[in-house]
Amino acid sequence: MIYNEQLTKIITEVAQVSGYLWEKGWAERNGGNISYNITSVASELQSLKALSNPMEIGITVPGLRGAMFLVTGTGKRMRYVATEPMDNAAIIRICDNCTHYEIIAEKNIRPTSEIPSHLAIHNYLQDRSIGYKAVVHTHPTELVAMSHNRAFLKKDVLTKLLWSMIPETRAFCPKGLGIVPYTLPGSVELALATIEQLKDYDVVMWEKHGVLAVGETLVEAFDMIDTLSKSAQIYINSRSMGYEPEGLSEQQMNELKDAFNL
Ligand code: 2HA
Ligand code: ZN
Repeated sequence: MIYNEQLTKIITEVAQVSGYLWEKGWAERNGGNISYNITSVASELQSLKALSNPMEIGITVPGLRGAMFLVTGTGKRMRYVATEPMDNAAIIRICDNCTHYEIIAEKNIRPTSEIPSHLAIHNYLQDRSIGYKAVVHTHPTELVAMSHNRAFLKKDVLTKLLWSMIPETRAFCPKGLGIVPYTLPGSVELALATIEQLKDYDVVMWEKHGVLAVGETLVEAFDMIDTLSKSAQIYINSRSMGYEPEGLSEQQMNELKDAFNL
């Protein structure tokens, strides 16, 4: 299928970021998933007939009637989304009842098992009108490892630790990292708990599973995870060398806050 220039750019961005996730080692087997709200850039696709029956979301998304999303497919590998995006992702449209969706392009590929979280989040983002279009979930090894330590799961303990590992994390992940206690992957409970955290954070840790990030673009969401992951690696490398890393001081962190208007 031929897509317009804006949508082609988004498909290319999804392919590129999927490649990054694989190269980072965050996307074993079919780990991770991506969705992109393309409603405002793909109105000509509204006329497409459904390729599938309406499928239940599991929650109601009243803000998304008729909205369209590019979504990676269930069981699909990020390493293949990178090279053949439209063989591993589909475009879906939310039905008028706001409880179901149908696949409209390009192939009849069923969306990710995390579709309840993705659509619940897009519904929430739509309500907030902040222009965020991209949602990505992935399994960054070091960050997930850190979520196995209960002491790190208290509110903002991990945020402060990761901020203090390198100035970039304080500057470019200014809201830090929200935490969702372990919840069954793909469940509505996970979706609802994630939305709660997105009120305060753009990146959320799913305990002992992975992270989910939202952004205006997919690259921005990816960059925040990458920055947090760098901090996690610095922390773990320091511990592996036998010491607790000193971390930036309170004063150095405050100075960054002022310098970057955070
Ligand atoms: O898409 O990562 O959380 C596979 C997953 C589920
Ligand atoms: Zn996952």
